[in-house]
Amino acid sequence: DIDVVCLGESMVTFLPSRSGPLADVPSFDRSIGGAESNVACTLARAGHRARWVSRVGADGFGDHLVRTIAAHGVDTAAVERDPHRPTGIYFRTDGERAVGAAADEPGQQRNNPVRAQAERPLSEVLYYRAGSAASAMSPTNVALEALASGQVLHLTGITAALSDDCRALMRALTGARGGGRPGPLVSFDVNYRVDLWRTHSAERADSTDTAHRPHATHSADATDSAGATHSAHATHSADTRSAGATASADRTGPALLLELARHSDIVFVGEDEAQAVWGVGGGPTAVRDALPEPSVLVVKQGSTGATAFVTGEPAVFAPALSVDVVSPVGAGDAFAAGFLAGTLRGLPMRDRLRHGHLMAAAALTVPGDLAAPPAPAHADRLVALGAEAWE
Ligand code: KDG
Repeated sequence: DIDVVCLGESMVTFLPSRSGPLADVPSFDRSIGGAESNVACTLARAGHRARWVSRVGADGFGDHLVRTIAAHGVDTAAVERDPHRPTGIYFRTDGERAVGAAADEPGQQRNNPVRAQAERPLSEVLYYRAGSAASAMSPTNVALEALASGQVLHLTGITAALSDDCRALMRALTGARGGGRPGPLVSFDVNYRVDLWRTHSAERADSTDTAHRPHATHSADATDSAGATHSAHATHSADTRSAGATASADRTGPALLLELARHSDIVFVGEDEAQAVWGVGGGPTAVRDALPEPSVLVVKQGSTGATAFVTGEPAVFAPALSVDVVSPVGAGDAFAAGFLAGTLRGLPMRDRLRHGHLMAAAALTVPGDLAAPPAPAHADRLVALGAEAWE
């Protein structure tokens, strides 16, 4: 009786009490993050039955994650506790105003705003998740029957970046649909996180280090209103092991993400993300040409909108809502949740996309990952508005 099962790592998230570079942020507010649990929470808030499957540490952060996600109405019964590995956490900074502030400081890149932007990422994401409980997810320690218990199984490329065990699990879950066996539809959001792939490669190169060693990766989000793709990263890593691993990361991530996408039924990818991960430029049609297998492919085009391709049908484009963005993080997850909600209800493709845009708009206008979505009846009224409201 579950609609959507979401598998993936969630983390306790620390949001800065004020904007500025990390070194200047005096305190952080605790929140939660995790692309897949974001999808589950948004679906549950919108009235669907959602289950989150994951692993967390036997620690207070794990307690907090499970309680908070359950409080959104998500079934967390299949979440495992790992007594030996910690729950992952991450910190964010809000640098948008920091760029301006930096430019105002005497002697600080004042005369070169372009350089100032390049040197001070718009916002930073610092992960401390290497060796986490969730990174040990594997085909032998997650409840496979729980994963098969919904109509849809939602996965993302983030999980594939976490560890060899996670990659084995992702291959098993997407490949399991081969041979026409009945099972949930597999939904896959590419969610390319270049920093995670770099870190992973560094870990492989240094495989004797199995201890939990927090690492930090800094990312400048180039997120967009519907996509939240995190696709352009002016990154550096506080973990020096990452530096030499970039070339190998560049091979591993794209190839595996393509393989996983090809084996999925519903795929979400940003237009600029497809460019960043696979070098596919030329718009949504070019992305479809590169990825013809999934029966549904949704190409997110940032604040412009999104195009859905369904095998054997004409492409459908729906423009996004234009909103004042507070934080782009979580908008892509909200979009996926809205689209999946529309899919579960068998709505026409345009309305599935519009539900995605509505949920994304809600997430874009709050600082954290998660926003309360409009009540279902309200969402339906907004989705039914004429084209002029949606241009
Ligand atoms: O999509 C939002 C996520 O990026 C955020 O919650 C953290 O899951 C996360 C990740 O791995 O980046």
